[in-house]
Amino acid sequence: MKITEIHVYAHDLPVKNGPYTMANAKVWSLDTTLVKIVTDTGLVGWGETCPVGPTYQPHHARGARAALEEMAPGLIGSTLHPVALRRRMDGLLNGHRYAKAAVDIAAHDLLGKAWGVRVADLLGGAVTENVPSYYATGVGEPEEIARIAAEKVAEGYPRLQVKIGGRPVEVDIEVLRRVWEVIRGKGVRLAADGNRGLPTRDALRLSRECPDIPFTMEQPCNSIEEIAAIRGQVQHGIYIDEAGEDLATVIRAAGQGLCDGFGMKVTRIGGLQQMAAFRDICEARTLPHTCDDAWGGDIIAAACTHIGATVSPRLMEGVWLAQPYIEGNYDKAGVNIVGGHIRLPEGPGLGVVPDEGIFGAPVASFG
Ligand code: 0XW
Ligand code: MG
Repeated sequence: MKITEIHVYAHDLPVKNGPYTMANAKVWSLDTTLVKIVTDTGLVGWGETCPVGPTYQPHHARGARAALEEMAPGLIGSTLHPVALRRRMDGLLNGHRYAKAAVDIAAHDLLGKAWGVRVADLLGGAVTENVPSYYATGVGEPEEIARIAAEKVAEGYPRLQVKIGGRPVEVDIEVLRRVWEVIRGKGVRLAADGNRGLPTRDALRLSRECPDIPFTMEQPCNSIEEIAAIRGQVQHGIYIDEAGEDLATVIRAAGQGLCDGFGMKVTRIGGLQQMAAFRDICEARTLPHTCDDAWGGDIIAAACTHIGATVSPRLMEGVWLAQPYIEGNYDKAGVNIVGGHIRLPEGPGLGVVPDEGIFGAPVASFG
């Protein structure tokens, strides 16, 4: 099976009741990029990549499309084997893993369709058909975030992530106290995600003033160096998210004991093939982690759910989807969260068949 055509689409995903607020960003609508790969078998595969605005990571929507346009002519005629495809993409363009991920996801979709299996089975085998999710609040006032926390726990979410940072740390401490009051004793895990927004001074204070609340601190500070500086002084587990840029960084952080787990994004690490390697590194060091992406529609949602379904349950911190924050789906069924869990799409491949009409004409076509 060889690539004969590549089509790139741009599509807007407005945020329901926006904006979505994080320490370093407020977003009203996200610009997602879809990739359709056509093969000489007639089979078609889909990939997607959708940065959550231009400041969350060093990624942006038009950057993804420029990178895809740079690589696409050199990918015509290529086979779909994920490792060979990654090496071919690396031979065409340095870095830009978040764009390469869209091609990698489409390749997994195609291999699954060609072999009649689900992507989860290509990635090692599903351990569950009902994948746990988690709900991420925006940065907000204590009352409002506590109200959302109560609602989401009642819906059945096994984990909550509360966004903090970018404001006086006293407010963040109050938010965590109010949330803990409503979820305490309900068996729900809690993460406080600083999205790089806390000075080390505030991260230390947050941990010292909340010794009784068992949250993990996700990417509290900007860099691995800042996290390493506070690591020995905090009482809470620390997860790396945005700074976990690639497998080499994950190996360093895991090997040097710089964190207790990861928030991981499929597109940041370069796609499902790299994500499976990340999952196995984490398992080798007993490090819990998520399988998310920063944003995106049903293609990204399916990719995250398929890899999430293969993670050892004791290390699984959940698959976050943008679905509750966006209107509509790409196909009739879509990938949805019900009772805090996601039904694994049946496949073959990703198990999502988008209605192409939604995306309009391609912004670029090759082959
Ligand atoms: C909660 N998320 C998965 C969604 C937003 O893109 C931010 C992200 C995170 O954990 O940082
Ligand atoms: Mg995070």
